[in-house]
Amino acid sequence: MAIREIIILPDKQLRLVSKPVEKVTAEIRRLAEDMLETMYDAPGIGLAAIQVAQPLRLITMDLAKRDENGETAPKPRVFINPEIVAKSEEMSVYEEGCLSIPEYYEEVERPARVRVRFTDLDGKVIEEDAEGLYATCIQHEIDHLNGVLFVDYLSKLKRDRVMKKFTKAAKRAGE
Ligand code: GNR
Ligand code: NI
Repeated sequence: MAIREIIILPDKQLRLVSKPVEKVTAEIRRLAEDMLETMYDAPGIGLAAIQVAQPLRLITMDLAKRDENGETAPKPRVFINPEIVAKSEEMSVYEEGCLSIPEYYEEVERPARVRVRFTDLDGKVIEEDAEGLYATCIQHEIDHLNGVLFVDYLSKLKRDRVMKKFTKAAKRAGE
């Protein structure tokens, strides 16, 4: 396994619409393993392939909670070609962050529950109901596959402010 570089704003690749995974090849398995390692290292609870510059509809996630000793029993999950097939009318608000927008957090309102259909690494099609952090995270990740970022849900003022901050930082780094 290897840790890959996570791309950050204002990298234009984050706006790409990712392509479906046609077949679960050895290369896809390796990408999924690398994404899990990259996600744990960051650390983050989810990662979309485009965040490591691969425009494929592939997501990793681990929502395992820390126990009282601060230990985690890892629950690595891989979602191939995930789709939201139903969503609740009820909405919920979570404070979101994104590894591609480091150290920026804002509240986002999304459907509280969604039904997600995806293929697993064995090529099996699975449907699950998601709520709570799982619902928020899967919607955040599927947005990445469509070139959408959580800042797109904020006011234009807030979005412009964060875009400008990261554009400036990139310019400074490049000088
Ligand atoms: O690590 C992450 N935490 C998080 C918190 C609230 C809502 C969504 C997320 S996903 C994020 C990692 C990431 O950027 N995934 O694309
Ligand atoms: Ni993200």
